[in-house]
Amino acid sequence: MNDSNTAHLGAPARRLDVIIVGAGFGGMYAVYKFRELGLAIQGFEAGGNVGGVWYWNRYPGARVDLPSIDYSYAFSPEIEQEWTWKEQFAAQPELLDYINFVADRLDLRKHIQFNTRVTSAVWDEARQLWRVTTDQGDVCEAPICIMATGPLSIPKDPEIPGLASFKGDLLRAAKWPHQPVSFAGKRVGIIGTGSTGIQIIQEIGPQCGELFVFQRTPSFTMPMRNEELTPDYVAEVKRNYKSIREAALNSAVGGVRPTSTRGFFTVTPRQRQSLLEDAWKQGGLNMLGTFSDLLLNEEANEHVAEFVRGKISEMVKDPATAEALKPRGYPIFARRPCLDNTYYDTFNLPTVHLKNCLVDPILEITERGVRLESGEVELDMLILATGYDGLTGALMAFDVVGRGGLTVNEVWKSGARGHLGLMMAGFPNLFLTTGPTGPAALANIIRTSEHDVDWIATAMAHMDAKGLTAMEPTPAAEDRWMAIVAALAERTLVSKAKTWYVGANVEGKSQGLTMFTGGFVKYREYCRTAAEAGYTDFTFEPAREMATA
Ligand code: NA7
Repeated sequence: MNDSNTAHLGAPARRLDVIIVGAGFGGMYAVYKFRELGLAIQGFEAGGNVGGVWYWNRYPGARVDLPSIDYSYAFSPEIEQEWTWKEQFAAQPELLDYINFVADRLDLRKHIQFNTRVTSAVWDEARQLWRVTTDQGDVCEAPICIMATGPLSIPKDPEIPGLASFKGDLLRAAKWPHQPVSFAGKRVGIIGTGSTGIQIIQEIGPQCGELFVFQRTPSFTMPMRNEELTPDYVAEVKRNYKSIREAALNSAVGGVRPTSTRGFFTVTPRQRQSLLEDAWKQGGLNMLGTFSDLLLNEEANEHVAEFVRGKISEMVKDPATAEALKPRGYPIFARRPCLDNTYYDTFNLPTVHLKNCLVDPILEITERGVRLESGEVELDMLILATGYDGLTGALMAFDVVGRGGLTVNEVWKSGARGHLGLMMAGFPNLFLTTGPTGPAALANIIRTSEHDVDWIATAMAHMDAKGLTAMEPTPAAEDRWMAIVAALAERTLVSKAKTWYVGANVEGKSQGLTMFTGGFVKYREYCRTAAEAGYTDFTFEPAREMATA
């Protein structure tokens, strides 16, 4: 490092090859990959340890909604053999144990600085370097910067007046305390009935003195049918990991689950009913796999929605509560489908009360509780499960400045843009993992993370081999990609619900589906072709001596 090089930009910087922001699944794999390539790396992580969302989301009942076998790294056959999953859908403590096991096993922590939030990343055009600063006073420079900041890392408080005035315990799902929380004998309120709220409600419902569920939009949720994995099953999986991974890579969602080529209206009503009953019994996301057109054909979708509404009536004893729990007005599967164990049964407990905020809206939060139009509900504890500024929130939360002072905030003001979810025009050598214009939340985040890091490594090898740097997509390539994304989004019912997928949960945020909905396997094909075609969608600059010093 030559300090005099950086003097004109302020504090002297530590010179690295690759800076990695975030130590969730994507960031950890990036740290491993680039260390193994012999590069000088530094990871930064705002949390106190590895794990990303699984580090923060310690709320009771937190659990992955993909099979654990799928929701795990594939890059290390050794780790696959050494780690043994206990449950079909692992709970947060098991997931965090796994993540820590990987970090220890590969000795990753020494490359990651924890409790450190990156505050800016600025491209130094003259020197072809990213200059990254943190809230701990670090200043680093590297030709490559990888934003492994994840789609769900900026939690969102509800826009309800008076939140700060509440005198009871205020808990946020996404920043849950590390110490155990007792609900016994307490009047607890929860706002939010997405995946997070549902998991919390079913877990703490039986533990609370009383639980008040403030529900605005009901979610569709289906039985998870979680179970412990038997030693025989685990042994079988360990023998077959190679083919399991292969199947995941070649699937639409980056994971193995039933799919069908059968259209909903190609079979008789009686057959449909029987297929849906079977899928309900099997649990998980089998329901989505019963027919090929459930996210394309609104009428087919409504039949399945009505089937689930019928199940709610069967499970919830009080007809008015059952009615209020039935989602209406948006397609099933357009919001993230939830998987539950005892969610609907929870509402049969005399101590659990559903407050339907569609007909009785929340007016404000007071010192004592939540004031609805119908009156105040006094609470000892209020839990917020009100979601995230998803997909774009993390990168828009700090200054990311590319060529000519261009910021990500400006470029994404009217919605995320980018090429292949991996890069953005105007931001040379800035790579994203699980970026908002890739499959992001619509595919297994671990398969996508591994894919993205591998793609970045291949692109870096290409630059090295050709003596190039400052890689970025051409504006025309980015336009073409966004047109593909938009055309696919037009076809899918996913655009038809107000969700974080389309930015609808954040006031003033640009609306629209920017995620690639063509399926993981097709996404991989686009990325592979972009590389194999000789990176013609990208421009490069010759590496200058100064930048590689
Ligand atoms: P979600 O799915 O965005 O759910 C947030 C919930 O919070 C949802 O029910 C919202 O109701 C509710 N919410 C937000 N603001 C308010 C206000 N002001 N009043 C009442 N209710 C409100 O987040 P999750 O954390 O559950 O899940 C995120 C992802 O994690 C999920 O998709 C999985 O991928 C895992 P609304 O729908 O806005 O009426």
